Amino acid sequence: MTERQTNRTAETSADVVILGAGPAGLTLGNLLHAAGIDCVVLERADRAHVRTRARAGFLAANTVRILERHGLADGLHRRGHPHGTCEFRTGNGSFRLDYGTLGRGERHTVYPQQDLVTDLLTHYLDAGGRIRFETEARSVREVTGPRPTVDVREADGRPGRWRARYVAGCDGRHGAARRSLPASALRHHRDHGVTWLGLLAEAPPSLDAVGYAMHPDGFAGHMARTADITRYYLQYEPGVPGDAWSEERIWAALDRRMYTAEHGPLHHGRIVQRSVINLESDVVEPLRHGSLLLAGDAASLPAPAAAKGANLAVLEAELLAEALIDEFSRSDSRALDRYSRRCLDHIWRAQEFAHWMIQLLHAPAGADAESFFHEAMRRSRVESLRTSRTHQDWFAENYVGI
Ligand code: RFL
Repeated sequence: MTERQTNRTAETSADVVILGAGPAGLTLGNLLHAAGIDCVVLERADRAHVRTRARAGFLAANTVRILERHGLADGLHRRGHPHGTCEFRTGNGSFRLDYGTLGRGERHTVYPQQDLVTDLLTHYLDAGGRIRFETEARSVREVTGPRPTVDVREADGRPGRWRARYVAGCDGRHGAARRSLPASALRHHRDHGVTWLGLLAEAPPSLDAVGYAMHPDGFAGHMARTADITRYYLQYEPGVPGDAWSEERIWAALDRRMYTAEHGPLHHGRIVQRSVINLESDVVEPLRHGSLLLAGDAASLPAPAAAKGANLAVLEAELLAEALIDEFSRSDSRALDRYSRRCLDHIWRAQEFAHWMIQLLHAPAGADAESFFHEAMRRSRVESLRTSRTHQDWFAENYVGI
């Protein structure tokens, strides 16, 4: 690493500059650092924010295998728990799928994303990895040349500059990597026209399964996080602020939509986090632009209906680390050349399944003939999932697979 001052702008360098300390950036940082590659993570937020930001919770079996392979799975083995059942509730009754015994027989591990990120960060720092908190990347320049540059705002507010051989854009959907893409980059975007109110409740889970409820008032979802915290989702009117509903109204809607009159009450508790989530999907293609490489949400955002985002982030980080290690240790750039194509195969598979889930869980909005047709198809799809073992195997393979 070198540090020097040029006209009051501090210039620093690393072989790989990683933007963002989420699951993608920290997995990549750990793998590169363990391989002896000079890297640094630049993170806009402060350390406390990174360690406490609650988002995902369902980790796929392949994600656990990747983390195990690199000695990063101790925390999730100690505090996570396996999960392999989901329950669909409808006006025509309910059914359960033990997806852990279907398809490839794989289960999720429920482990809050903030705990995974904390583990990755602790491991990285304990191993001597470099990270700069409160350092915001503003733009990535010269990505087609041999020394790309990242312009940053340092923690003290002053401008800074990092030079690298490669920049890994792991800074999410609204980060600097995406803003710095050349005009030739393709951006595929889909707005699914559905909005959720995402909630974290200080209440124990009410089911020993992921709950998906399809009610005439709209979708409601239940997902365990820890023994005391449960995530709920409510289909929500687009454009309505997240704080518009009182806690009483939220619980009344959850009780009604989860058919608690038939299935027994939900454990209520204080709502400790709420966010409005517009179900959107997008993909940037390709994931490599010269020496700028995208991973995680910066590369693609699968709508959260299928719990794929953090899982893709970890997979892409491993593929990117392997490619960069080949490049630095053997001057072999073939894996880097293949990186985008390999990731896109997984990304589009996840996108297709998330799209399928969205269509399964949400009734069409209108009351016209077209909507009636779609609703009839949706009911038939649910019935097929209830009765067809082949359909259930397909569901399980895609639901937990990545
Ligand atoms: P992250 O986690 O957003 O981390 C990006 C990091 O980059 C920082 N950053 C910058 N740093 C420097 N300079 C800049 N200009 C920067 N701009 C941003 C940010 O502060 C942040 O620290 O992206 P990453 O690593 O790609 O990971 C993606 C996952 O976080 C995301 O896909 C998942 O949370 C999606 N998701 C789920 N995925 C699953 O696999 N399983 C789940 O169960 C699951 N549940 C969910 C979810 C997403 C949700 N939200 C966000 C709608 C549940 C919810 C509610």
